[in-house]
Amino acid sequence: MQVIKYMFQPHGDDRGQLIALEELKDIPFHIKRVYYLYDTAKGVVRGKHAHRNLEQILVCIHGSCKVRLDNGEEKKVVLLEKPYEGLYVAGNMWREMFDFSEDAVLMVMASQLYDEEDYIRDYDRFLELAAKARR
Ligand code: T46
Repeated sequence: MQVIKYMFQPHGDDRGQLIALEELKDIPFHIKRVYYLYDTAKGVVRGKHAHRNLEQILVCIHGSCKVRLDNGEEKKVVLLEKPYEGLYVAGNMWREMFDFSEDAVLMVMASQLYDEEDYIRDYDRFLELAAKARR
């Protein structure tokens, strides 16, 4: 499984750092939605679903968290702890976010508006669809 991480270019000077993200330039899709997770309770695992079509970039802009990616055949854990790195997650990937630091802010840029119909929340169904897509 290939993990795709984007390294964003900081515009740093003696005042500090600034990162600007533009659609189709720094982010490989039109950004239709941005949301972020914060104040995540200790020990919580979020996500536990895949999507049908959604593409997303996850950036832990403060603190740290881990993301488990599962394509139905292989699993990988990715640590996000830098505000200048973005993890690309395609729809067909089961994802779980866990090990949030107390101060973690996980920002997500998404290619589609929120649509509950796009979620695959049943793991066995996800495995079926992933196997079908590989055939
Ligand atoms: C994903 C991971 C990384 C909305 O109303 N609008 C939104 O855009 C989102 C994302 C959520 N919601 C509502 C739906 C639920 O009532 O917020 C509540 C929590 O959402 P959810 O349980 O889906 O959150 P996570 O952290 O499990 O998953 C989210 C995204 O839903 C998902 O697409 O890939 O973050």
